[in-house]
Amino acid sequence: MEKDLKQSILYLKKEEPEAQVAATKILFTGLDDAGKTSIILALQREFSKIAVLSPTRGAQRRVFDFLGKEIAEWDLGGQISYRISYLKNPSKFFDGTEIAIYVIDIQNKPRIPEAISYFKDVVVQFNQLEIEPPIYIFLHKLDPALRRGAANEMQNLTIDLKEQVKKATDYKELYFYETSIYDFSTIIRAMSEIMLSLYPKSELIEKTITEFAKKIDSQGVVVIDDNSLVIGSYYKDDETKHLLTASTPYFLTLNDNIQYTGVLENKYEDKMIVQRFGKNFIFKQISLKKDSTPYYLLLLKEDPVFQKEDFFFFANIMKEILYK
Ligand SMILES: Nc1nc2c(ncn2[C@@H]2O[C@H](COP(=O)(O)OP(=O)(O)OP(=O)(O)O)[C@@H](O)[C@H]2O)c(=O)[nH]1
Ligand SMILES: [Mg+2]
Repeated sequence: MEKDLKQSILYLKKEEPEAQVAATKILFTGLDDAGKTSIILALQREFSKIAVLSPTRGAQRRVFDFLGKEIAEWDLGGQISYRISYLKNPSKFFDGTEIAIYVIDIQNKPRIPEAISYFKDVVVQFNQLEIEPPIYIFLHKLDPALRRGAANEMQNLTIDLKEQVKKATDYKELYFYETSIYDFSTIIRAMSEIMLSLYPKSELIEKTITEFAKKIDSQGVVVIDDNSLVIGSYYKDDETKHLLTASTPYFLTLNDNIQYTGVLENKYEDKMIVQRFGKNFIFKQISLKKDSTPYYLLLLKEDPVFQKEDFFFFANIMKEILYK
């Protein structure tokens, strides 16, 4: 009898790892100095770390939660010696990738052939491993100053680069984003779209946010997680969309700094109201799961009047969707 029990416990234990859902693997790769780690740190709003960044040594792995799903983010240091070791050991580094982000520094023209050559190497690895994750190419370091100062040149450069990348292989699932850490909203937008593609519940979240916006008579609502990822939004019109997208980084950073000073005693109860362009921007932190990272709401409203129950109701539906 005792033996039986022991055996079934052993059996159960053996089953455990299989029963666990493996984390979704997101791979950041590209040449050294492309900006991979900077992008990751920007999303964590660790801007002070970006200034003193050194090259990533080997593969750095971080696990975080996105809408209740476990994500394993792999940042593959891009120096040549590391690249060689990844290509020699593809099952360790490339296998299981569900989303690949390939970062290219568009400012470093002499290294573009090298960037494309390594991109080909990565695709070869995926083919050999028989996996077909979507690859998102970040045409990175397209800084606001360049966009303004050399608009035509930049446009030609990005068109040309996209062509070169597409021609390099016949990989099907290729998508392009133009990004810069000096325009944080480009990073938020790209990463939010990519992450939401993983998530079948996103339509439901979108609907809930739209209903909530209408109920409280708001022109626009954005819900952001602690990794700066937009999990859903509602915009009455393009102007609202532009205003909210452009202000999101500002409010996230402001909120981080205020918390850091420790002035807010009960951070979950408070909201921040800022008047700009004759409109009220309301920023509020909400908690959807105990002991879990917070979510943030940024909304635009003509009058800053609320019923407390409105937030409560909204948070409850979101909890149902995300964690039940
Ligand atoms: N101008 C500009 N510089 C950037 C941008 N993003 C990153 N950088 C700079 O590019 C340099 C390299 O950034 P990293 O994030 O360390 O590059 P990496 O791809 O992680 O490099 P490895 O770890 O060696 O693979 C740093 O000096 C960053 O400040 C950007 O959008 N614009
Ligand atoms: Mg790095």
